[in-house]
Formats: sequence, C-alpha cells, structure tokens
Amino acid sequence: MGSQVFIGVGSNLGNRRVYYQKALDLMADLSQTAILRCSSLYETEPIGEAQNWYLNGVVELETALSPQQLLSCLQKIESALGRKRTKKWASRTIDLDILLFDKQMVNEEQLQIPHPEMHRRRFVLVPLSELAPQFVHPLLGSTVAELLAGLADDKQVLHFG
Ligand code: PH2
Ligand code: MG
Ligand code: MG
Repeated sequence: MGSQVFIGVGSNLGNRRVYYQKALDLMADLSQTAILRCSSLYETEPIGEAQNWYLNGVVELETALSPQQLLSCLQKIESALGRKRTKKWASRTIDLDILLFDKQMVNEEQLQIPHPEMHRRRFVLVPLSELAPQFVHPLLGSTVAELLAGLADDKQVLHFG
C-alpha cells in the first residue's frame, strides 16, 4: 500500500484543457504511482495580479514514492509541458502542487506539506471537497468541508464544461 496524495492541478496559459489532460497522462505514467480519482474541472478567477482565468482541479494518487521523489517527478512534468519558472505566481502552462500526503507534514525550503495556501483557496477546496470532504487537515485539525464552509476567499470558481 502506498500513500494517499492529493495534487492540485492548474493551467492558465495556452490550451489549458490540453495541458491539463497531458499532465494527467504523465502522472499516470509515473513509476510506483497510480491515479485513483479526478475531480471535475473548474474555471477559476486568478488570485494574484491580473492574468488569465485558470482551469483548476484536484487529482488523487496512490504512490510509493517519498514526498521529495514525487515533487521531483511533478517538476519534471511541469518542465516537459513548457512551464517556465519566472516570478512567483506568473502565468503557467501547468502547475502541479502537492496539497496533502497522507497525514504527513513536511517543512523544507523546497517543499511544504500540507500546501501552505490550500486552506485559503476556494479553487483548491471546491475540487478537493468533491474527493475528500472528510479528510482532516493535519495542521489545522479541520476537515476539508469545514475549511470550505469557513472560507473568506470570494474569488469565483465555476464548473467548467
Ligand atoms: N495559482 C497560483 C496563483 N493564483 N489563481 C487561480 N485561480 N488558480 C491557481 O491555480 C492559481 C492562482 C499560483 O500557484
Ligand atoms: Mg500553485
Ligand atoms: Mg506550484
């Protein structure tokens, strides 16, 4: 048995739906890793400076990789899909964020789990609550559904398609 992991997927450059699907295909190809479930897709108002709206969703994986190994694999997928690392929060063809990794907590310079912004973002909590409303955030002790219910973020998150 591997670890249960939730990945936040986002794209706001180019053909967002194609990048999104390619990212899923490449994650499905990772060694020691399987995709278990995918949320619906959402079109979401950007958080940060003015840029295109995003396609966002969440994917549940089972993996035998470590958090650091998985991060490295996800960064390779981002690069393969043309992600350029410029400034923080710049528009991107694809963004793959580890949101939750079992109940583990990681606090390293390159990797923080749970994702430090996930509990503040409607574009994460809406799709995540489709898959795991009762998952307890290991630092905050609240379920995903509770975090969503108490959310201050009023940015729009619309069903896509
Ligand atoms: N990602 C960001 C910054 N802002 N806004 C939306 N709606 N969706 C995102 O995925 C997103 C964002 C940095 O990772
Ligand atoms: Mg991100
Ligand atoms: Mg990222």
